[in-house]
Amino acid sequence: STTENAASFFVDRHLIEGRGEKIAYREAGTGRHLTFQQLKTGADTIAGALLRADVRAEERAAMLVLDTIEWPQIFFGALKCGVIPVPINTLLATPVYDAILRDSRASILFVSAPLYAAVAPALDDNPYLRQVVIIGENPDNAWPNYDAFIDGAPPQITHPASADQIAFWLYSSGSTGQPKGVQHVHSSLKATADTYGAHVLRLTEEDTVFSAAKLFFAYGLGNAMTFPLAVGATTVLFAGRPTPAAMIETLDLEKPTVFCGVPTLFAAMVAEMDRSGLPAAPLRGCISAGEALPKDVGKRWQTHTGVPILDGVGSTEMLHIFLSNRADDFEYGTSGTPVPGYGVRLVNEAGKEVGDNEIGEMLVNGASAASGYWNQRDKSRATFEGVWTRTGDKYERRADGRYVYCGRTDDMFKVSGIWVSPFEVEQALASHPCVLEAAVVAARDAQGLEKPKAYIVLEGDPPMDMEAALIAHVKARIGKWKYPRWIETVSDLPKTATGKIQRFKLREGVE
Ligand code: 3SK
Repeated sequence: STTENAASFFVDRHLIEGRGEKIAYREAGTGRHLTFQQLKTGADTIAGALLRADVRAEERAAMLVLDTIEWPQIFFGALKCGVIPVPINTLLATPVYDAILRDSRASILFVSAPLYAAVAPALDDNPYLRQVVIIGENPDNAWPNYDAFIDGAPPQITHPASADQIAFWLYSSGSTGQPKGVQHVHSSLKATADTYGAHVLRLTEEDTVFSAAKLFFAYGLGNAMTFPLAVGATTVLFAGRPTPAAMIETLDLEKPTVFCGVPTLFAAMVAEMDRSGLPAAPLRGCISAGEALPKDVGKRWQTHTGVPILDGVGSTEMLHIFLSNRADDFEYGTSGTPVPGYGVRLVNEAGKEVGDNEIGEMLVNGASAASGYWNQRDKSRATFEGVWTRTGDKYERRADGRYVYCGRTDDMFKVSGIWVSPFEVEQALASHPCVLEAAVVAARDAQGLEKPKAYIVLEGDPPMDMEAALIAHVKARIGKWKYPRWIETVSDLPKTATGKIQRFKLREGVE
């Protein structure tokens, strides 16, 4: 039925509930905004423009879009007509965009003008794309811009969709760096709003939400879209780089009541507040996810702002947070307890449940689980075991029921809340002419947060500015946040008899 199309609940419902004139989205710093009525009209128009452009239900619409008011209109416009929006990380590099566009077989790409140059080289040879729409100043007039694309399009009402119908995909990087399309159904969006949104975040219509984590990230998608839209709250969008100074300024000017960040940012904001003072924001709640929040960062933030940070754990596969601290029950250094609606098990390598104070891999069960990875049967089978989803995270449950993070079952780690595959960074380093081979592990910075550290074996004479050259090389190949923060030259790398790099030996050296 129409009502199971997520756009009915998150967009159309507000008019019936009399919220049409209220601001749904406000852009920080530009003065642009959308009322709930304008959000609906914009989404209806995008749906009409997609159909007019001959983009059909179940075809993919790639979105390389900054956090501006076009974002929710495109996302829900696609949902309304059954087209599958595929938001893409805006910090990636051309070869990864090429891989994602090919893997998803997107027939249309929406791209914000400032991101066009990074994706443009991947467009010419793409066999699937029929249309590109540029949001903002059109760099070379090769494609229509957003206004021309929607101009005169007949608005479409929301098409029927079933709860189990694939609604959208999100790309997650795998352990080899090969991106995986995580497929989510229409009902998953409401499932996260009914669980974490309702029981932990407890947003109301009076709240104004600001998420430093961008909308392309599952964490940002819930924070800045589904949770506020579920209750008719207002959301502040910020399209730029979330530097600590910019975030503090945005808190000061936009006065959100709820702020959503990641540990690296909270740590940098605390340091910035030490220097430049506090923002005047009426904050009542702050949340963190992406990687474990160091105790000290949480405590310092709370001393500065008077508001605790609720640390939680989620995944792209589960769409949002399933384990979290609560405003009335939190302990820094732990990930809290399962969010109502989610079940959690810790199992050993034989698949047997472990007891309290024992380490096991976390499996999670809940209504927002993805239905699988696009075209990756082995990986889908390895991750989605019936109702249980493997997380690859190792946890310990204490006797008081709180969960404590103990590392990964593989070599993956997160930087600023986004996955980094050591293998992928190693490949990027080794593609530089001065690197014979490379090994990458996670090392901790001064705040206790993980960042890539590289060990390289050189080939030939290195350039004078080798470190800067390697960093630029990695950024251009795989993504802006994945570059090694420390580079150590070694004569050889520890390896098994069959030639596999023993990263654990290098990790012993950094821990
Ligand atoms: O990394 C996390 O903790 C997370 C949280 C919410 C949604 C998605 C992710 C990956």
